[in-house]
Amino acid sequence: MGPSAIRYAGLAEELESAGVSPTDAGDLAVPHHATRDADAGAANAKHVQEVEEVTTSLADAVSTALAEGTTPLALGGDHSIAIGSLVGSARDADIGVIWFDAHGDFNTPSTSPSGNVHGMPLAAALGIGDFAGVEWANAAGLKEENVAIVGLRSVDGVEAEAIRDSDVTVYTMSDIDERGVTEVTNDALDVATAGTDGVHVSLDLDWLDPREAPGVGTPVRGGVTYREAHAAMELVARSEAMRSFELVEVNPILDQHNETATLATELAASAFGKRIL
Ligand code: 5AB
Ligand code: MN
Ligand code: MN
Ligand code: MN
Repeated sequence: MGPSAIRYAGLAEELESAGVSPTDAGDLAVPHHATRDADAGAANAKHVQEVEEVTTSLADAVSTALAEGTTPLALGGDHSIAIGSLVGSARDADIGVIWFDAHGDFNTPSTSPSGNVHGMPLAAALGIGDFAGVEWANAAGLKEENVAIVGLRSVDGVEAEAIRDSDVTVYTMSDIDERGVTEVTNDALDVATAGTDGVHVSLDLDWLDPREAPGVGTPVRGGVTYREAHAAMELVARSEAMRSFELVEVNPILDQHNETATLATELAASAFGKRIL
C-alpha cells in the first residue's frame, strides 16, 4: 500500500515541481504475504524467498532505468526492497550509499531479534555474516567504506558489533545534535562519493521523528525534524551525485491523513532539486 499512498499524495506533481519529468513504471509483481508461508525459506528470515524474487525483478528494473539514462526512484513498502535497489544500482558501477534511517538494518538471520528482512538489507547487500556469497543479495560494486548511515538511534546488540566491525561510517542522532545536519550530510556525501560513480540514497521515513512521520512500522522517538530532513535532501540534490533513490517504510494503515506519504513526496522533490526561486 505504500507506493499507492505515495502516488495518491501527489508524487508526480511534486517531482514535476522539481523540474523532473517522471515516468511511472507501475508496480512490480509482489506476492501477497497472506498467500505465502513466511517461514518457507531460511530460518529467521521471514518471506526471504519472496524477497529474493522481488530483489531480482527490482534489480533488473533499476539497472535498466540507469542504462536508459534515467534516475530510478523505488517506492516501498518494506526496506527489504533496498537489496534490489542496491544490487541493480551497483551492477555496472561502483556506488556509495547514504542510509537515512533510525536503524542500522545490519542484522542477519543469525542476529535478528525479529526475523524481519527489513532489518537486514544493508548487511545483505554488503555480504555480511550469513549473507557472504549469497549471490542474489550481494551488491557487486558496493564497498563498506562507501556506506554512510545517518541518524542512527536504534540498534540491536549483535547488530551494533557487526556495524563496529565493518568499515561503514555511522552518524548517530548525537552527531546531528552536536554538528548539525548540514555538516553531517556533507560528510556522508564525501564518504559515499569517494572513488564511486554515484550515490544510492535510501530514505527510510522512520529517519524522521514520529511526530512528523507517524505512518511507519517501527517508529523511534528522537528523529530529525521536517526542516532537517529537507536540508539533507537539498544537499543531496546540490551534490549532483545521486544515481538512484528510494522512499521506504511508508505504511498508510498506521498513518494520519496520509501525511507520511505526503512528506515522502516533498522530500523526494527536494532530493531532485526543487528550488523556491
Ligand atoms: B527498518 C529491528 N532492528 O531487526 C529488527 O525500519 C528493527 O527498515 C528493524 O529500519 C527496523 O527487527 C527495520 C528491531
Ligand atoms: Mn528504520
Ligand atoms: Mn530501514
Ligand atoms: Mn520498518
